Amino acid sequence: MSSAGPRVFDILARAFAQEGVDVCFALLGDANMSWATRLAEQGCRMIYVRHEHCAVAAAMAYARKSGEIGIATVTCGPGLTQLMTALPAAVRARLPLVVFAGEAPLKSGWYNQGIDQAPFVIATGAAYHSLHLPERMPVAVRDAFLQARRERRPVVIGVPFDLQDRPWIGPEDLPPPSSALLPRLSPVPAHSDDLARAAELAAKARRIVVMAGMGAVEAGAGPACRALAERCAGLLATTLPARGLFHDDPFSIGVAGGFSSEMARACLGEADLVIAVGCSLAHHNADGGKLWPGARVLQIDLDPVTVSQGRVAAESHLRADARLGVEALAEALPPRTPDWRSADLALRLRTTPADGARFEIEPGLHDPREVVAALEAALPADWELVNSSGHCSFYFAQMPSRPQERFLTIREYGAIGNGISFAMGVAAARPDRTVVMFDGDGSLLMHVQELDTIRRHRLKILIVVLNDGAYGSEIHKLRAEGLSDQGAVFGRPDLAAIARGFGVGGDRVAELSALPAMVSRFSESGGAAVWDVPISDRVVSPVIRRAHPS
Ligand SMILES: Cc1ncc(C[n+]2csc(CCOP(=O)(O)OP(=O)(O)O)c2C)c(N)n1
Ligand SMILES: [Mg+2]
Repeated sequence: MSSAGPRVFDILARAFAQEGVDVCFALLGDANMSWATRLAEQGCRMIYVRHEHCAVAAAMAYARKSGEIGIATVTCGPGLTQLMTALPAAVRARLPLVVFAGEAPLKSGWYNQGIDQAPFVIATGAAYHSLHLPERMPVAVRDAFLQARRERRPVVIGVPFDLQDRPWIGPEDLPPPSSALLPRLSPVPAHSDDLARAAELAAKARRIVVMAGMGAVEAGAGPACRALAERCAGLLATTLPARGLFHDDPFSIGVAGGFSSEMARACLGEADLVIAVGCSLAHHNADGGKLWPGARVLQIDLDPVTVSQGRVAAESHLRADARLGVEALAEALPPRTPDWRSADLALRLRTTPADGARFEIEPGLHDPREVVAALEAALPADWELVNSSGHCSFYFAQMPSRPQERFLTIREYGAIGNGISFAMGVAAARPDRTVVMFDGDGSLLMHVQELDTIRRHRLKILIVVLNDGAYGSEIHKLRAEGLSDQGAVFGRPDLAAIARGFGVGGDRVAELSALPAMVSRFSESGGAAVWDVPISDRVVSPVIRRAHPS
């Protein structure tokens, strides 16, 4: 169809541009290519990926890093059904996304890519809006942005592509963008009754751990948490996503959860009160309830819970903005003698290894713990870290010098294969930074095609792979159960050569002493690379050892 005036896809692209969309992760097909082309012409930076899943996964990391809504676009039918792992992951991580999907044309009785898209999307927990009335589409786009922000979840918009092609017959002026309509919300202070109860509980406790989650990060409650912990002469911890919020505090025990260090587990085992600030109290955060067996939990949150993920997670609650709640509680408490905080404890927290177990390492292979320690020393402080998935992610989470604002992990759905997309999302959100992504060989190979995207878009991403030649999580569990590991052992394909085949750098890390020079060379090159670090599969993480004692 040719027409001099604007078409529906023009107006839809303008409606997105007016929402302030400046990055969109895209894979084109009949049902989204006109819209995407127009969006690019509006000045939006398009990142054209090689798999739809990766478009949404990258948008997730972009949303987390930028605090903005993540945008992705896919075509109808097979484009949309590729999203069945990314959407639930975004729902569980409470990430606001808007996905522009095409829909099959309305005009024909049959279309080979036609499928009822709404049930797929709704089953993931995301919202689906089928837009079939052109005049209402600009308002519907605005409302999708409002909904994504308010409900903190993905909203998928489906528009039949024959409707997109029609001439636009409505007014040229768009309705005001969602930003003009957003309520201006001030932080909620604590109620005095709640505060009195919380102060009484804290005053009676002897060993208090103040534990911060992403809600504390978002509310800027980090300094207040430090002050509260000092006031109670207690210790500090974070959830895994908030890892590094207290990285330079001598009384930080690091991550509370399945990835806790030996010292953190010992300290949490002694705690009699955990003050959970801006945490959803997820199953992994409390290691299923085993991490602080003798402690009560006081939750400070805007939306406190008692039961979380099938477990009674908190008995006491203080409903408030994380920062205001923590500040008010600290003020209500008398100072006390620091009988838990001591120079000796601080020294042990700093020097005890996260996991001191011993393993025999074969010649030519590395111990993952030594690899991570060498990386911690060699990688520049201002690089953005992305931790992926798999057995190796326990080791990569142990980098005590790295602050929260330079760290990203999204793991709520437990899917592997996302590290490369998350790295692209962070690179798009922080274009001035270098991103280093830590992954397993199996996870990288699940979406290795995105090395092509990284090269084309010149993203500054270094991928470091702890290569055990296997699905490590699986082999360790199978072995512990006395079962054959053969379905999960693959050998070590030459990941460096694969990377070079994609046109990015590739190196095998034979000697850890070479890392500082490799970092300098990589920094000077300004491009992207994969470093393949062969590790022993004899090293079993404490996560596996606890779950599968053998
Ligand atoms: C999409 C998806 N498929 C399968 C799994 C099961 N799984 C969990 S960890 C893992 C192994 C990952 O291997 P790799 O990336 O090499 O990391 P490693 O465990 O070896 O360190 C697998 C297959 C999963 N979590 N997600
Ligand atoms: Mg592996």
